Amino acid sequence: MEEGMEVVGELKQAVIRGDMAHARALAQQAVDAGVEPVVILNQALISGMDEIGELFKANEVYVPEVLLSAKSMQQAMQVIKPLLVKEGVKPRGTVVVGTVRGDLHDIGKNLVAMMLEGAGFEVVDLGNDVPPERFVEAAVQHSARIIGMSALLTTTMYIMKDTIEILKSQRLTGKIKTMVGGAPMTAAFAREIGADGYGDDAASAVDLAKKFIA
Ligand code: B1M
Repeated sequence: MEEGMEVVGELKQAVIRGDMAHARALAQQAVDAGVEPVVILNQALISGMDEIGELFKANEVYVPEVLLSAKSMQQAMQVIKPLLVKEGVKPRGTVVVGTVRGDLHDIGKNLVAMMLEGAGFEVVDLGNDVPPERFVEAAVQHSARIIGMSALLTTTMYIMKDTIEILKSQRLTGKIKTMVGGAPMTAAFAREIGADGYGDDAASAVDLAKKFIA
């Protein structure tokens, strides 16, 4: 088992380095050495993504490095996800994410989705150009606690308000929290449209999601 925990440490470093080539093999090695999948998830993958998130917030690494880390985490997840499902390990909660209607920018949204997965959330990614009612339908369908909307255009960011209005009209405010983000947005704008929170970057979006679920 000691050997297995060493591999867990190596896997965490592989995630931080964004070493996609080794992440999957190390995850398999840890499983073969008898490490519980939930330990691999928490102590290698989530912990590695937490560290890269902190480095990103501190501007010590940038988008390409975070994307590589997230992809390495996803490689390792392919090995442990079926085992987690078999053991009935529950995700932290479900988040529906998407880029709003009329907006095709999805790089930031993808990063947010990957970081959320890295933090142990189940993510339902609706893609881009998502109409307001689709966010709500998907959240209800998947029993999601959070809707995360991204917008990169000053012309599309106002559409987020429509989703929030639909939640209000269906008396879902509070049950389903909304978080918004994207380059043209500010915390003041998020408050103005009645969103529950604003994420300045992908790591802050994860912090916010954890706060909502807690
Ligand atoms: Co476009 N584009 N673009 N573009 N594009 C911008 C946004 C623009 C600022 C460029 C400029 O003029 N300087 C400008 C918008 C101006 C404005 O609205 N005021 C613009 C424009 C005008 C357009 C078109 C209209 C151009 C045209 O056709 N005339 C057109 C619109 C198409 C459409 O959407 N309908 C268009 C098209 C495109 C491409 C398709 C070519 C491409 C998108 C490819 C893709 O996404 N698959 C593109 C790109 C790449 C950009 C820039 C250069 C980069 C955006 C990006 O990916 N950044 C952008 C200029 C810029 O921002 N420097 C620009 C990297 C990404 C990681 O950052 O998305 O901000 P970002 O995400 C961050 C945070 O914002 C936050 O976390 C992320 C990580 O830190 N975040 C969240 C994002 N979503 C979040 C959600 C959260 C929380 C945090 O909670 C849910």
